[in-house]
Amino acid sequence: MNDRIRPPAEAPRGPVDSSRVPRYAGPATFARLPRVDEVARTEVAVVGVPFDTGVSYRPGARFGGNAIREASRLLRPYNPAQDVSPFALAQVADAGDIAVNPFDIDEAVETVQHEAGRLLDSGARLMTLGGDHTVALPLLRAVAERHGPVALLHFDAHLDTWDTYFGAAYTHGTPFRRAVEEGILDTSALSHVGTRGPLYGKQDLTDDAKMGFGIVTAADVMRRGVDEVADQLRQRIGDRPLYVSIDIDVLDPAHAPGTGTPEAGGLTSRELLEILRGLAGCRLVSADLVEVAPAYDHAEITAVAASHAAYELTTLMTRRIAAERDAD
Ligand SMILES: [Mn+2]
Repeated sequence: MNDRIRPPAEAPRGPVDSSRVPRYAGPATFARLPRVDEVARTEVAVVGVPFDTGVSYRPGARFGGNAIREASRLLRPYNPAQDVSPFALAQVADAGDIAVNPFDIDEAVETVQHEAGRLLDSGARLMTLGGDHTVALPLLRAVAERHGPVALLHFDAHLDTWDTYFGAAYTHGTPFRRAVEEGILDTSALSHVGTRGPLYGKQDLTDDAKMGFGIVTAADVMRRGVDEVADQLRQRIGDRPLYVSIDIDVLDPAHAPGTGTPEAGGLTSRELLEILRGLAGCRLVSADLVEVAPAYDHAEITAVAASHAAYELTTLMTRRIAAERDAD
């Protein structure tokens, strides 16, 4: 089926040819793709947000984006699991980092919303590399301004629908409560996947359910299996515009030690990648991958897992772009 996907009129510029320049040489753009200023038009922009002022425990996710880029040197141009060459279907390019204020969370949130909006207005979908989870709120605002309220698929050990920490409304544990309050999410299609670990109280779950979230726990993934979970998620999402937000702590600490608030009993990287592949066909309008904190990583375990998750998300986006082009 994928053989019939028509390539764009002008071939996108792909990654650096690794048979000519070794993978470990040269600048680490995501997947060794060109920068946005090296291409005429970007359809998927990979953009970093080096910000971790919103964390409640271990800091360090400000270094996550560049750790993921380094680990992404090993990504290759053909994706056999989805049977496509994602970077040939649409122009993917690295947009560098959004420069945000590390001392003022309110200003940082405004900057991310503004800069993300500029990229979206240029016609690009966003594959954002965090940064801590605070950044999901301004990204969702920017996306909802252009698409209306979006379906949300949120991979995370935690709910991230808490109200405040130490009186602060914008933190890495609160973005999705703010987003529901602001009316920028389609509350008929909100899901957490990979939830686990102790909570402050049962009320956390009651509040979360009232906001409209459905929960697929990490144990549910194990018991039901990835295909059934992906089918259920796809049915819930339908053809709504979809935003996917992945907190790398959705993975077990064995698969992602380099993160700020680890919880035992998480998904394997294989389970996460398979669920993402199972979302093929969804109208994925943008995505983020956050909370990679390389100072706690070992042998790039976390950054490699994150780079592969971003690769699958990018593939979903370029496939959808190609499908929409074919439908025109
Ligand atoms: Mn989170």
